[in-house]
Amino acid sequence: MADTLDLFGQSGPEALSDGAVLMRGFAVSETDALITGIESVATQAPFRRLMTPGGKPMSAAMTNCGAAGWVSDRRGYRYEACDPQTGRPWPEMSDGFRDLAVEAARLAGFEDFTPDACLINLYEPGARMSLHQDRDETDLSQPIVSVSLGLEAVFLWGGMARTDPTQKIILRHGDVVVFGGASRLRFHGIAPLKPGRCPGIGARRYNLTFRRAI
Ligand code: MD3
Ligand code: FE
Repeated sequence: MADTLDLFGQSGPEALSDGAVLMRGFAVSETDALITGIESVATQAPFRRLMTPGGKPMSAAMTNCGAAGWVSDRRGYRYEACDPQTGRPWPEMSDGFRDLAVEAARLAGFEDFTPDACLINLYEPGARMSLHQDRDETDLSQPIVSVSLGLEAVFLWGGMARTDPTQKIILRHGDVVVFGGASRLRFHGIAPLKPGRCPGIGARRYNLTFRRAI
């Protein structure tokens, strides 16, 4: 049965809309490797709160791994090969990270996903992300793969216009969502994170988004 959860919270792919596929618990078995990998990235490229082009700090902290990393400052949003804070290239995207994202994309029907960027968002209770589109990538025919870890979040799933109604979808530890095709440019966001704590991870949520940036 497609909607049956097993003991580990895993279930088969579920279509959220045209081109958007939710895989509950898909990354749970990779938890330890993912957390270790995030900690390793953060030692080389620390989490920081980027400034919006309007000059306000974002509430989620961010870092990146891969050949390209997403940055925001007074000059706008873009991808950069080097971390502006350290001047060094972003840490490498490990094979384990890449393989997980490529396999999820393949199961969702995207055979040729070649991610070169992994943006890692860190939310503490109260942090949010307002409704936006992801359109800084060159090839919008490639999907974005999202991996959620730690505290659960209310994901706001909108339409093609900012003012379209939004649906609320809870994203839990280990959930993976592939956003491509007709869903690639839909508006989306994250409601303020509720307080709580997650065994082994603490009072935080990580979201990794794998992208073809350049
Ligand atoms: C739908 N991150 O980093 S993941 C982002 O949980 C971002 O941190 C949120 O939105 C987070 O840009 C949401 C779900 C997500 C990610 C990328 C998408 C949904 C998307 C790109 C296109 C359409
Ligand atoms: Fe986004």
